[in-house]
Amino acid sequence: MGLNEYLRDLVKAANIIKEYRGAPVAIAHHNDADGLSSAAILLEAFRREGIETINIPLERVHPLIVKRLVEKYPGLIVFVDLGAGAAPEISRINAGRNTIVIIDHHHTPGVDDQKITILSTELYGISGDREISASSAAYLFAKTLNKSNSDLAYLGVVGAIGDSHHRFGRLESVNRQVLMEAVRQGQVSIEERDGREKYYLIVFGEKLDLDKFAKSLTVLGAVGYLMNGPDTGIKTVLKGPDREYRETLDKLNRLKKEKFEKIIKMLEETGLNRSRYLQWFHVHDMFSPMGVKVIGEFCMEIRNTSLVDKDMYLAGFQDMPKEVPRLGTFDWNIVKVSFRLPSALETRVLSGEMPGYNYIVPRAAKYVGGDIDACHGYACATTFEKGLEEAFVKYFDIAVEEYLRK
Ligand SMILES: [Mn+2]
Repeated sequence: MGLNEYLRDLVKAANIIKEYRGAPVAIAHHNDADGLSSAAILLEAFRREGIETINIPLERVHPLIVKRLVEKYPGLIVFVDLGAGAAPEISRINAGRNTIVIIDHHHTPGVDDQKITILSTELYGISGDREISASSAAYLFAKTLNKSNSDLAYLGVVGAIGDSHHRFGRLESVNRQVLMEAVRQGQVSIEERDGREKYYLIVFGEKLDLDKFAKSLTVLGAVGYLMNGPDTGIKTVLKGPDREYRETLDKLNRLKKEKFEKIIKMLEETGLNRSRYLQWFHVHDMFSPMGVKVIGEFCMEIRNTSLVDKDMYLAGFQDMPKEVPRLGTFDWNIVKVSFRLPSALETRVLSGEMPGYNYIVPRAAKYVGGDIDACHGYACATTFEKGLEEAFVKYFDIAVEEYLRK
C-alpha cells in the first residue's frame, strides 16, 4: 500500500461526491491551521462543482457532537483532519443513515461500514506525522475531483507547515510533492538557511513567512473558536490577508494575553496543586470564550517558569465550552486536561528514567472514562466528566509508580 493506492481510492470518494444529490454537504473539520486549510480546499473544490456546503469547525470529535451532526445534516458528511480515530464511534452513532467520507492523516482502527469511506493516509503507509498533512491529502482529493483544482496546491503547504511537518529541516514525501507544485505555480518560495528550509507564501502578492502565517491561522481557529475565527481563517487562506484578518488577529492576541496574565497572577498567589508526581491547576471557565486548545498553549508558556516545579509533571484543566459553532449548545459538563513537561523532566522522560505521558495518561484516563486524542511522551490531552479531576490525579500517580516499580 502506498500513494498509488491512496490516489486510486480517492477516485472512489470523488465519485461519491459527484453522484451526490441532496442537502448541502457538511464539512466537519479541525480548527487548527491544517484543519482550516483542509476545509478551505474542500469548500472551494465543492463550490467549483456547484455543490452546496456548510462547514463545521470542531475542536474534537465527541459522541454527542457526532449525534448532533448526523441528525442536523442528513445526507453527506465529510470529515477532514479529524474523524479517523473515532471512525467506529461515528459508525455506531450514524447507524447506516448518512453517507460519510473521512479524509484524514491520523491513525484509524478502521470500520466495516458500507456508508463510511475512510481515507486515512496511515492505512496506506503514509505517515500523518511527517509525510502528509490533512491539507495535502485534501489537495490530492480536490485534484482527483477536478484537475483544475491544482491551483489549490499552496493550501496543502500551509497545513503541512501548521502541523510542523518541516520540523526535521524540510517538507518531505507527499508534502514535498505538493510543495513543488505550489512552487512551480509561483505560489510558494523556498529559502535555504543553516541547512533548513524556510517557506514563504507569495500567492497573494506580499511575501508572507509561512511559519508565522500558519500560527496566525491557529490563533484564529483556536483562540477565536467561538468568535467566528475559523471562518475568518478559511476566508484568509483563500483570498489573502485583509483588514478583517489583521483586526481579528490583533483582538484575539490581546484577549489571549489578557487572560494569560490573569491566570499567571492567580497562580502566583495560590500556587499550583500538587500530588506526589503531578502539579496542576484549573482555570474553569476563565479562558472562555477561547477554545480548549488554549490550555495546552498556556501550559507550554509556563512550563519553565518559577511557578512550576521542574521535576514534576504539569497539567492544566479547562472547562469544555458548551457551545459548538453551527451545532448549538450541549448539555455536558466536561473538562479538558492538557499535559506538558518542564524541560528538566523532559530530559528524564526521553532517557526512559521517568514515564512519558503516552504511558501515564491512557492508563489513568481509563478509570475516569477519559478519551484520548493524540498522545505523545512530551505532550498529551484528554477529556472527561467534570468532578473527576481529583480521582484522575490519584490514578495518574499510581501509573507513574507502576512504571517506576518495573
Ligand atoms: Mn492535521
